[in-house]
Amino acid sequence: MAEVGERINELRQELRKHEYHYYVLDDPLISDAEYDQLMRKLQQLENEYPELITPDSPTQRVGGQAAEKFDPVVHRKPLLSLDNAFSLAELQEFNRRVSRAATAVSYMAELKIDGVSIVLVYQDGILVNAATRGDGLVGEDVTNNIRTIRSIPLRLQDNLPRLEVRGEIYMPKSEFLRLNQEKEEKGEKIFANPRNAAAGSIRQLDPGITASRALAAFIYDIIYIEGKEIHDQQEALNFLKQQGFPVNPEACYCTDIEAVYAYSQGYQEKRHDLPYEIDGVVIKLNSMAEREILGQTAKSPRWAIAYKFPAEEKETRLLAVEINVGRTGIIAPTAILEPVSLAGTTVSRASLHNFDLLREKDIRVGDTVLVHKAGDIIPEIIKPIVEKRQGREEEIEPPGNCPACGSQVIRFEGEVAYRCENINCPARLKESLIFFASRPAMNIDGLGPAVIDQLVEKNLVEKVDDLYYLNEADIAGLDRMGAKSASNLIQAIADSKTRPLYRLVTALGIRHIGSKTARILTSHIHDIDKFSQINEEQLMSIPEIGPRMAESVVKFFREPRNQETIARLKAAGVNTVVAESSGGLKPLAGKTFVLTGTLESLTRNEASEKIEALGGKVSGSVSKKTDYVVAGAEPGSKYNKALQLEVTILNEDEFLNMLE
Ligand code: 0OX
Repeated sequence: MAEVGERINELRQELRKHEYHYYVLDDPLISDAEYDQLMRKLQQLENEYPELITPDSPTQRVGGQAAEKFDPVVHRKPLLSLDNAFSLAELQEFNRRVSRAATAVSYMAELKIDGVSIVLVYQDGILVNAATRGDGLVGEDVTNNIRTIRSIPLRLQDNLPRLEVRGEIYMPKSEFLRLNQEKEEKGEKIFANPRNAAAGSIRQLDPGITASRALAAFIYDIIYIEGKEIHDQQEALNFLKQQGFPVNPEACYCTDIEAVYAYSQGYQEKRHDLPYEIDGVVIKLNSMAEREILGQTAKSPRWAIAYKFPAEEKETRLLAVEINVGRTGIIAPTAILEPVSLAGTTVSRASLHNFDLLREKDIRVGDTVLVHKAGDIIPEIIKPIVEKRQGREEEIEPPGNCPACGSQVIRFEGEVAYRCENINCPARLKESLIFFASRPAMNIDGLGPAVIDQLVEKNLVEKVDDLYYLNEADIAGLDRMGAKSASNLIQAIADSKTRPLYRLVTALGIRHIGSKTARILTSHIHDIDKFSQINEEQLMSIPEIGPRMAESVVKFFREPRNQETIARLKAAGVNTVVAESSGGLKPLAGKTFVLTGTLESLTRNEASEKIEALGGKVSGSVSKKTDYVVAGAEPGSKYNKALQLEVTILNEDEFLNMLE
C-alpha cells in the first residue's frame, strides 16, 4: 500500500512536469501518446485505490456534476481596475504624478491581455478557490471550471501557507476561430470576440464544457502572500513563474516612461503576430514600497495605468451581399466591401455569419459600415453608420431557395442557420460523399477524401448515387490508382449495397440523425419508402425520437431532390429495407447483450450488427434481464452494474468466439 502511494506520487510529479512543459512553456518533453499513457496508469491506480485520490491529482481536473449556480465569493480586498492613457502625453502626465510621490522610479510594462480577470487562492500550495472579478468586491466561484485549464497549477512548487494571485483567463485566437467555426457548423450563435468567448466558457455551469475549450491564462499579480516577502513587480513575476504559473514572457523592465512608450509602440505593431489578443499595455510602478506611498483612488491604483491601443476599426461601404452555400449546406451571407486597409491587410469581403445577425444590426446594402477583424483574422462588420444613410440602402432577406441547387431553404427550430438539405447539392457534394462512405455510414473501404475529390473534380460523380454507376475504367484513370485498387474499390462499393438499412439512413447525413438514432428509426420503420409518408407526430411516438429529430427527418424526406436520390440508390440495387429474419441460423435468438468500453477489433456499431445478425438484441442498460455484458477496454459503470447483478461478463475474445 505504501509502495502504491509512492508510485502514485511519482506519476503525479511526472505528469505535473509534463503539463508544465506542454501548457506553460509550450515545449513538450514527450509525445501526447506517452503523456496519455502516464495519465492512464495513474488513473488505473487511483481506480484501484480510490482512498488515495487527492484534489490536486492531475486526474482531478474535470470532475463533479454540473452546478445549478455559482456561489458568491467576497474578495479579500477590492480588485482594482485601471485608469487609461491614450497618448504619450498622457503617459508622461502619469509619470509626473508618480515621480512627485516616489523616488527612483522604474516600471514594469506588461501586455494587457484581453481576457477575463480571475483570482486564484492556494492554501498550503494547493488550489482551493478560483473566482471571477465580478464587480470588484464580490465575484463568482468558478473553481471547478478553472481547474480544467491545464496551464493553471493545481499545486504549487512550494508549500506556501497561503497565496492569492490575480491573472487573466483568455482564449487563444486559434481556439476562438475553431470554436466559432464549430458553432457556425452547428447553426449556433457565434461569439463576438475571444474575450466574450473566454467569459462565456468560464461561466458554464457544466465544467465539461469549459474543459472542451482550450482556455489559457497569464498570472500577473500577487494579492496576498504568507511565508515570503516580495519587493517589486519584477520579483513578483519571477516568483510566480517559479511556482509554476503561466507568466507572460513579453513583460519588460523599463527605467523611464520613454522606454515604456517605445515598448507600447512596438507591440502596437507586433500585436497581430501574438497568438492571443491584447488591447494595450499595463504600466506598473515596480517597487511595492513606493506603491504603498502612492495609494489608490476609489477604484484604481495611482501607481499603474493602462495604455490603450486605438481600436483597429475602419469605415467603408457595403457594396453588395453575396449568398454562399458552405460545404455543410449552411447558407450564409458575405459582405462585398469597398477595399479598405485594416490591421495589416486589405479587406474587401467580410463574413456576415447569418441572417439574424444582419437583421439585429440592421445592415443594408449601400450602408457605410464599421469593420474590424474578429480574433484578429476574420473581417466583420461591427455596425452600420446609420447617420450616413442616404435613403437608398436596401435590406437583405434570406433566400427561399438554395443558390447552388435551387432546393427549398430550411431552418431548424432554435438555430440561426439556413440550410440546404439536398444531399446532392453541388456545394455539399464532397462533404456528403465523404460522410456517405465513412465507417459509421456505408463503410466503403478505399473511398476517402482524396479519391472523392478527384471523382467530383472530374465530374465522374455529380450525385451521391452516381457512385453505384462507376466502372473500373473510370476509377483506374484517377491519380495514384492502379488497376488492382480500382477493382478493389468497385468491389467495396458493390459490397456496400447490402448494408443494413440503418447504415443507409445514417449515410444520408440527415441533421440530428446519427447512427444510433438511425438504428432506432429503422427498428420501427422497415422500408425507406415509408420514411417519406410518416409525419412528425408518428415519429415522436417512437421512444427516444424527439421533436428536433422528427422535424429533421420529415424535412429531409420531403425534399423532392432527396426522394429522387433514394429512388436512384434503390434502382442501383442498394438495400432499402430491413431484411425480415429469413429463418437462417440465429444462435443468439432471445439473448440480450450490453456493450461497454472500447473493443479492439470492431466498433460498437459493428458489434451490434453482428449480434443482431445472429438474432440477438442489444440494449443500452444493464438489468436482470441482460444475458451478457461485453466489456472492452476502460469499461464504464455498466461493468459495475453487471458485477452487482451477477450478469455474465464477456471479454473481447470470449465475445468473438461466440460470434463464430
Ligand atoms: C492584463 C492585466 C490586467 C493588478 C494591479 C493593477 C491592475 N489584462 O493583462 N491587470 C493587471 O494588473 C492589475 N495587469 C495585467 N497585465
